[in-house]
Amino acid sequence: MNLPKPTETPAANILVVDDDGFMRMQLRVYLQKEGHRVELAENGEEALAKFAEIKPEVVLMDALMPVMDGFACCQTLMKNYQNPSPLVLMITGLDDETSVDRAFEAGAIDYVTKPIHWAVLRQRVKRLLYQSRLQHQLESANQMLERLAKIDQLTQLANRHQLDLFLNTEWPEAIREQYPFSILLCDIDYFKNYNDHYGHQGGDDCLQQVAKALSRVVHRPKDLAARYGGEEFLMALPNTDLEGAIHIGENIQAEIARLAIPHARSAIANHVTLSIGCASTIPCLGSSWEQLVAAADKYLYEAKAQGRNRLVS
Ligand code: GH3
Ligand code: MG
Ligand code: MG
Ligand code: MG
Repeated sequence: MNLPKPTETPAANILVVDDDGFMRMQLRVYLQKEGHRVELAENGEEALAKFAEIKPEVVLMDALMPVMDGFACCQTLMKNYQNPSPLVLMITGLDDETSVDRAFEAGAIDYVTKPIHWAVLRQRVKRLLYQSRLQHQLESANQMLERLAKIDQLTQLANRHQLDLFLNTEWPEAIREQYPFSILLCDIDYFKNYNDHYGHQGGDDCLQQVAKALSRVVHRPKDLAARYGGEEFLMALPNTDLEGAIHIGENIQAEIARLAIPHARSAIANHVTLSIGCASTIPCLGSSWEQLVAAADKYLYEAKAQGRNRLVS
């Protein structure tokens, strides 16, 4: 991650709001010298329109202005924009306690009094920009970590963690709504032989192709395709009855057959095949998704015992 150094002043879009034309000009000249891009507004109402247009990183806001004052404008900005909240720095001749309190209650992040001490203003703006960018980078890093923590790196399917989260929310929902819930457990046939023949990298490539095929078939927003184990995949299908699940299972097998990934060491075909266990239920109070997975696992075992490359439900 490339974090900005606190000593650097990042250039930013800054909105200056003041009814005093001379003050606006002074602020603009000063901020432009610092490398910032500056837009101007004469009152709160104009500031709202400008803000919507340019989404500035920082707003330098006067307090007393005709039409709409700085407090009201600040409050409206906070209401209209969140995550991140606008960074409003009040610059005002008012230095009484009530005004300071009003400004911060309206959502201002900082307060500078007039006459402006320019070095102080420069440092405050610099710190605001630094903190907001740091915050922004931490948030995107966090989002990336959260995403990574839920995805199987090899296949890009959901991992066990995401599957657990999914089932823990979807199962109670199915109990509440009394709709059917189905699970398909798919396992590649003779995959150990595949690895032995094509090497581990070849095995990984095969897993990726199978995973892609699964996500082509299982793509309803409510469904989840997950890597359950090494060469086992679990399809969680809320609001799908047995008939629907069997249909999806058959589509999966058709898609795998269409791929026709060569498998020289399969005992039953010359290409990669899947065995599928399919279990479905309308979950009742007190039941758990683990029971449904166990049922699917039992059917998968039967599919293997019956000769593989088939679906048992
Ligand atoms: P069956 O038809 O009964 O399912 O036989 P199988 O050989 O597929 O079953 P088994 O469970 O004995 O073997 C699974 C193999 O999957 C063993 C393991 O080396 C391989 N495997 C598990 N995870 C990975 C992986 O991430 N990459 C690769 N290349 N192979 C994996
Ligand atoms: Mg004023
Ligand atoms: Mg297996
Ligand atoms: Mg297997």
